[in-house]
Amino acid sequence: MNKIILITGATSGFGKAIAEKFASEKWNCIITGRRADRLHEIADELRNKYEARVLSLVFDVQQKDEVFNQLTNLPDEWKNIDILVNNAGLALGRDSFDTASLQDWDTMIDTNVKGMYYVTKAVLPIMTARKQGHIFNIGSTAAKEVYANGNAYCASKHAVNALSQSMRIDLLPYHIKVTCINPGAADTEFSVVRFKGDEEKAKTVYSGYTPLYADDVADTIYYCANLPAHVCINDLVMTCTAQANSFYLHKEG
Ligand code: NDP
Ligand code: 8X3
Repeated sequence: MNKIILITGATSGFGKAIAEKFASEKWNCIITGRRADRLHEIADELRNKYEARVLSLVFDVQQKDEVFNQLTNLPDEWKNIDILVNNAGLALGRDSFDTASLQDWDTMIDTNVKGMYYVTKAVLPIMTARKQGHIFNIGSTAAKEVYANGNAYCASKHAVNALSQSMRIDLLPYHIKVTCINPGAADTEFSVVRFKGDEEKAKTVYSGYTPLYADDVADTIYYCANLPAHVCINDLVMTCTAQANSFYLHKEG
């Protein structure tokens, strides 16, 4: 029987690429996101292109009741989730601590932190009962260094890092692997969302160098997911070659 992966935030960027990678390798994919049309279109694409089995679930990870309602009532053939990828997330704004919007801060914390632990708590009973599973949490270089005007986004990703460590310790008796993937700048819809639809501003983030692409992250997760049962990559920072960390990014031209 094919294995099952659940990927949150699969309507674009990393999540979509991860779904495509695993579907192409014959995994059964549960994909989630808020934009229903996009999500269902992607599900159809994966079915047509790879003959993959795909279940698409529309919910907002910030809504605790929705998360639990959807994930604790999965059809029997979708219950035994082998891999959970906590990927849904966003940055909103790049403003100084004194002027940044409280609403943006709440949304980032509610999505990146609380959404992650709601989804994990909803899925975990399946993994602990089976004494197996692999949880991937998408952190960031912003989980490692705090940069100017990064405030709540950096805080949310530091929390992802801390919660990943906590999960790893507490879930040891259940043989559950926990891998925190921390990418640097990657060309997805991330910056368009961060700059609230300002495409020009978003484009400048990725100009003058070759950034990471979503497929790079998907391939890395696929690699980590296919190591022998006794091996776990706990924490992985990946950047494009032009970037050293949150502070050093070499641009040309
Ligand atoms: P995208 O904007 O392309 O994708 C974000 C995904 O998250 C979308 O599918 C979106 O779906 C989903 N999402 C956002 N908010 C919610 C919500 N409340 N409920 C459910 N789904 C939600 O960005 P990326 O692919 O780049 O980002 C994926 C993750 O990677 C994020 O956690 C981000 O912080 C992190 N990251 C990104 C980096 C980058 O430079 N791109 C680098 C390091 C980390 P929908 O809108 O349909 O709900
Ligand atoms: C996204 C990368 O540099 O905008 O997590 O924080 S960065």
